Amino acid sequence: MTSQIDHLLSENRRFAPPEEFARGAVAQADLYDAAAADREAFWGRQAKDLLTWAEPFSEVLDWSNPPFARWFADGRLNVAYNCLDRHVEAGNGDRVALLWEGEPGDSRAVTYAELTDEVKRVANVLTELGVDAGDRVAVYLPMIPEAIAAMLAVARLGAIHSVVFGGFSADSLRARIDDAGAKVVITADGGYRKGKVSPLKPAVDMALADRGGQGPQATVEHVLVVRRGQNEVEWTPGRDIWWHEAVPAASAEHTAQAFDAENPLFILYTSGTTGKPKGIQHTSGGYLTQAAYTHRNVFDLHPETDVYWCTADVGWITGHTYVTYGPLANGATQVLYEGTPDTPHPGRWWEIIQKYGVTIFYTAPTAIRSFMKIGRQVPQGFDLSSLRLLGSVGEPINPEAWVWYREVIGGGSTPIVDTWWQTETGAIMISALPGVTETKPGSAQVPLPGITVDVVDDAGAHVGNDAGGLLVVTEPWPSMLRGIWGDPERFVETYWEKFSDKGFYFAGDGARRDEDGDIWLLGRVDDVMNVSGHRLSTAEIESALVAHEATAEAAVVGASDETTGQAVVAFVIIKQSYLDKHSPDGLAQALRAWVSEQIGPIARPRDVYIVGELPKTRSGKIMRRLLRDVAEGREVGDTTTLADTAVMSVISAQVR
Ligand code: 6R9
Repeated sequence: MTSQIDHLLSENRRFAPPEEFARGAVAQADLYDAAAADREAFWGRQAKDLLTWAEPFSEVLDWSNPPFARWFADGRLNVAYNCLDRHVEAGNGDRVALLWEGEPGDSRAVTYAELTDEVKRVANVLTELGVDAGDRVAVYLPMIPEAIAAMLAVARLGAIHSVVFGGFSADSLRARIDDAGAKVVITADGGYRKGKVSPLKPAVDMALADRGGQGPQATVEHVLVVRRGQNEVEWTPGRDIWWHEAVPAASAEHTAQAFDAENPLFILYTSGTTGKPKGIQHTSGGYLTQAAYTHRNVFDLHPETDVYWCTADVGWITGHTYVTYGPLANGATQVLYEGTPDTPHPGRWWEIIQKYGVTIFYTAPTAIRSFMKIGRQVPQGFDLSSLRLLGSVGEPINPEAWVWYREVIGGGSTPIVDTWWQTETGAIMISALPGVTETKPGSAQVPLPGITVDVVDDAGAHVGNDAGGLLVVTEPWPSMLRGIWGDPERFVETYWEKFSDKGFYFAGDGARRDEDGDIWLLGRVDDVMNVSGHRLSTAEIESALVAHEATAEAAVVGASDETTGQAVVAFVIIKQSYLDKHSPDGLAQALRAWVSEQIGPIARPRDVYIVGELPKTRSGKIMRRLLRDVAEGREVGDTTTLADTAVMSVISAQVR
């Protein structure tokens, strides 16, 4: 860790915004002054300027019952109206909202008028299916326009969506449907991934299978199925409905009703330190305000001329805020791509940028690093000159990747915004402003105007410049999570207890301030891994591993990986009866496949080491730090607190 930090802090390249960019930028330096002068008034102005309210709010923030915040609480609005109808009413119905590109090469342009129409029809279908304000609807779809229409139709009804990433397994889907008590599931037969159809409906059928009265089959009344993959699917009459039959037949008349600003908008599950994923809850007015504000100012959005592309899947928070809500609230034109970056050829993304003249591009460091590995000749085969701004999100971006991104993709001139935020924060918190900030490769730098963060020691004291500590948010912000679905205690415990005397939000990230006061993110301080920008918990994967009949015990660590940031490495003790009958290689393969099946391919361990023992303290706690040393090929650290100090040399020998 120390050598990594030293390396980071020796980075001293600086990049000022290009003059012309700075002159025309949406966000100017005075935005900081406006927010500093009166933070609440500032957010009140953003909410009024960026959104259309059916009933205005009289109070910006109610923080009388911390950590349960209420923003714009007596205001009323409809989120879908703000993303759709009002743009049509303003005469922009013909503007393209979605430039959709399917993986096999089919494409569709959807205007704001068309998307509004579609969402109204879907809202009518959902109403017929019994969905009402406050009901939960699970969405399990590929990256197709219907995914966005589904989210907005649910929002339009004041209901709550829970989008589950299409790469998650039937079991993960089942757990999420069950936890939220969803009434309807919206899915597709399948979607295209890596050149072939990857089925989705069978996972829904498995998730809803009756396992003795309990579980999702008890709450889910209907499954609405988009036809995309044309793969054969099983059908449960009465429960299952084809989208292409129900939606076109429904009326396109639907008046959006206004809901309270604090009406729940969605639940999104994310990994925490324990095995059970947390259903992070977001509400309407504050979330949409900060989504629109950050999307406009951080990405310097000029909606009449820009073509924006965020590569995130709607199954993640980045897809919620920077594919669905932020861009559509701002009336942007954006690219939506169904497939993988390297199908059918390694230049697919660059080909899409060239085809649509993308001007603003937002992706993750893991993608950039894998393109670096393939080499610059691939992107250099395409015309990327339309790009004027690049963004990064999901994990720390190493300076080498940052500089490569700017040079090779950005033609050596585009500003890069490295945006730090979380599922819980709802929207970007720390980032450069592209027309204002002199950027530093590898550092997310400064909180946005209106956001207050700090780096503190374990007692909550500010660490000052040139020092490291924990990242906290010191004051409530509009798009902050409002809770964990069904578990208010866990919400308080996870985020607010550590610094309860100060009222700080504990983000779970280590950070460092450099001598200029700029912030560098250093990764998680808890048992959460970050693999390709996706959060995975060690506990969740361990519990999947021990659920396999061959496993006696398992420990999982995140080991640094050149491409994915971190990789899942598992140390597993196998039951003797299985060791007698199977080879270690065969067992390791079987366990990797098992985890992939249980949780999803993103959780599949890079390495599974079959070992005889795990390093434990006298109190029985597994010392993952030592396993990480082994996984990263380092000399093993201090073992003196182990119950059996010899165990690490045995493990090291077994791994080698
Ligand atoms: C948006 C998103 C959140 C965690 C977060 C941190 C890491 C995200 C980062 C970053 C360094 C950045 N993270 N952005 N670390 N620099 N620009 O990714 O949400 O999936 O909830 O992950 O990701 O560790 O705590 P989520």
